[in-house]
Amino acid sequence: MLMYSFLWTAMAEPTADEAPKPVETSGTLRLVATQRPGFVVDFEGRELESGLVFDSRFRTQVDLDLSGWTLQVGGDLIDGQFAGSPWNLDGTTHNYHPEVIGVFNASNFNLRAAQIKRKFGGLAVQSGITTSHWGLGLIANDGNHEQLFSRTDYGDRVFRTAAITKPMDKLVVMVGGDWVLEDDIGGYTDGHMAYQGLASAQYFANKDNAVGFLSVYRKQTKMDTEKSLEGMILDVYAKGLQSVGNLELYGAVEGVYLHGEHGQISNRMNPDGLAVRSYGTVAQLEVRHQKATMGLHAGFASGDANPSDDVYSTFSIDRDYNAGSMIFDLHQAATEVATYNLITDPEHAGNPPDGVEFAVTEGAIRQAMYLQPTFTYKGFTDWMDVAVGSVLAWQTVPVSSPFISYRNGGVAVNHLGEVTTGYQLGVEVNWALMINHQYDSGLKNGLSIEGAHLLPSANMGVEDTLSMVRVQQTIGF
Ligand SMILES: [Ca+2]
Ligand SMILES: [Ca+2]
Ligand SMILES: [Ca+2]
Repeated sequence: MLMYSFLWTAMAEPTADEAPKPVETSGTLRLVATQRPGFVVDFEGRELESGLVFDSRFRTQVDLDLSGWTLQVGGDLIDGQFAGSPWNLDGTTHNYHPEVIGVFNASNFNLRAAQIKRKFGGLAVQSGITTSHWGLGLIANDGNHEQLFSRTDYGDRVFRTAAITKPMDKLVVMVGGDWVLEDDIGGYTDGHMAYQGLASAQYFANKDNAVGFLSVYRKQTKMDTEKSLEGMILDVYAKGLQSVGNLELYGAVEGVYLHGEHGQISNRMNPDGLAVRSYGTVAQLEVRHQKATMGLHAGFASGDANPSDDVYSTFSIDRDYNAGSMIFDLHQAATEVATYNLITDPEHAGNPPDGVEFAVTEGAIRQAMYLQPTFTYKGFTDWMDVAVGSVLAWQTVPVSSPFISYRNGGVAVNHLGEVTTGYQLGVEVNWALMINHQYDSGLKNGLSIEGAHLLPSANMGVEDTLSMVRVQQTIGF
């Protein structure tokens, strides 16, 4: 890891103050084998077939110090599935492309850094392509923050020009502008021209105790339709760590509110677009002991129970901020693609509704809430952790597939066309065995075996428990 001054933390993680070396390289190879379950994904009975699939990613970065300027270049190579049985669902709407085997296309390479940075006294400036991360990662997430029982596959990528300064001790202020290359709201790689202006202030009592406020103004135009969205993102986070005897208590919370006009989503009564009023929040509590950690994470993303009024109130937590790996990242992700395929099929709808592509979120936690208790035990040996946990998930509006329910005359039905009741999604049970070793050379080796089991509610349209097993190997330097 490269260490710059605290000044670089305006949209990033705190790092220690150290003089940079002239050249630093880092990289991590991740290889994953996943055995996924099969299940029905639409009301015509199509099924995501079960199968074993292998994927890879080599994330690397080079940092050069050139007489006071720092040049950073990095990205992901061979990022995708390289063997096994891919998803048998049509379409290219899911940005990870689980329906493809092959890692040597342009889409399997993602530039994550190509920027210069410099400090001029108390002012730091940066310009170029970089990843964006803020707070806990609720809305701006660089896809480089590992979480228990899940994987991160994306990351918000922007061309950013920004200035960062400390007007007083412990207060870090940033102003900047982005051209969005890729993120989960829509960037250049998804056919949008999206610009945002940012201003943030963060108070760091120290590395572990901080509060921050971010405001973003965003304007985004879809290149083919020239329809726009514009609005404000207001976000606040706080985190704290406190020692009590031989325990550490950790707590963190982040909340965001979106306020704007969305011309890319419309309905029959409001053909010019909808007002956006949506919000989300996540919280993390952990009790940490040398030998074990108990955690309780929770999240809430506002929903929209009325698809025909003039307000769009659905919120999606960033697709790289996860709770488990089955309910959202597999089941919801596959049904999103299947629903998209059905309603854009000319046989079903002459004219698919505006903004239908926004319903494909790569399994983001969207108009849903969850509780995730976890327990991690480190007491067997210093190179092995074992963990168990659960995700209890609900929708924040009654479970209903808006497009399918519309076809059913407004009766709430799920993606299979089955009548639903209430808010419940299901319960996911997770376990993991994680082995880590660092060699004297600095090489880091990680191996994990994880299982996830989904106990669905009747609303999910799945009869049986679904089980997934994943083996992951990482090699880092
Ligand atoms: Ca994002
Ligand atoms: Ca609405
Ligand atoms: Ca995810």
